Amino acid sequence: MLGKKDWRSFRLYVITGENYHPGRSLTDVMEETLRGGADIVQLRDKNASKAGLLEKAKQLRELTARYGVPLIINDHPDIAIAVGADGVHLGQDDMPLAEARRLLGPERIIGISTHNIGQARLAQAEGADYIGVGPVFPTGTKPGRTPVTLSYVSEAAAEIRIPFVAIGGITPDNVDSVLEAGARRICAVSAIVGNADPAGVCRRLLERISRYEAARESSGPAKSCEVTVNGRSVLTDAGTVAELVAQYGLLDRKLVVEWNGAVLARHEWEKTPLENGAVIELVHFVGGG
Ligand code: TZP
Ligand code: MG
Repeated sequence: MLGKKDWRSFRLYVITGENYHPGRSLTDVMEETLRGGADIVQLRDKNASKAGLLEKAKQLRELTARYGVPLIINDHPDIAIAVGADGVHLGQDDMPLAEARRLLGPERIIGISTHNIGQARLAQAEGADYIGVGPVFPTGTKPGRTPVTLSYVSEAAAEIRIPFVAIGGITPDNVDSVLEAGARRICAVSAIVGNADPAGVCRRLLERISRYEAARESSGPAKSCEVTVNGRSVLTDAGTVAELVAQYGLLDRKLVVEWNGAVLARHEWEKTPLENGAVIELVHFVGGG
């Protein structure tokens, strides 16, 4: 595991899709995405046997570790644990989040697919580390799924405090509309791994993401604030301690917050604005006894 600390700053999430690159190996194509700047990778393979999946997971663990990029395993917490992956991604009908958390512990990343704002709220409240928002557009990777459209992207951007990644039918040609709707993180399968030049597509997507990021930063007052959380320097757009705790997906957990060396009562979290240079400790209790 690479550790859960800085992964939240990811911008381009790439999911494997071996059916899109016949004749090219999984590791070759995924290495190209890493060269192109993919900063989080998911192994997703609905057809492989468990043994086959384990083998692919081992290969991708070795590859992503070389690039310092987190590896997420779709559907299979046991494989994530076996290969030392950074987390799992679960759909609405997969293992419940609480059960996955029990297996994986507090450090591993758990992502949940969501298709409406109600599911997003629930995933956030239950302690998901990030959510997928999609499919935004119709996609051959999940044929027959009703697109959630850009309006759900906007809703998530307005309300959800944990990282969300827009997914489904996103390409360099339509990514601007998704960024315009408020997404800061983009995920794609076919547009990237199905292209003869996966690194080039990644660069194009990242260039668009950066352009929107820069436009956001230059418009209006800078909202981000630099604080130290559990010994690490973190740039956050949270306005209050409560928002910061929510961004870590810990609002509903047993948690003590220390603010510049003193315990901050829970009812103060909403009222305490974050300020540059603040030192925050999030002490999170797991289990009982
Ligand atoms: N979850 C929601 S849409 C989707 C998944 C896995 C598929 C995305 O694939 P593509 O090829 O980028 O549309
Ligand atoms: Mg699943």
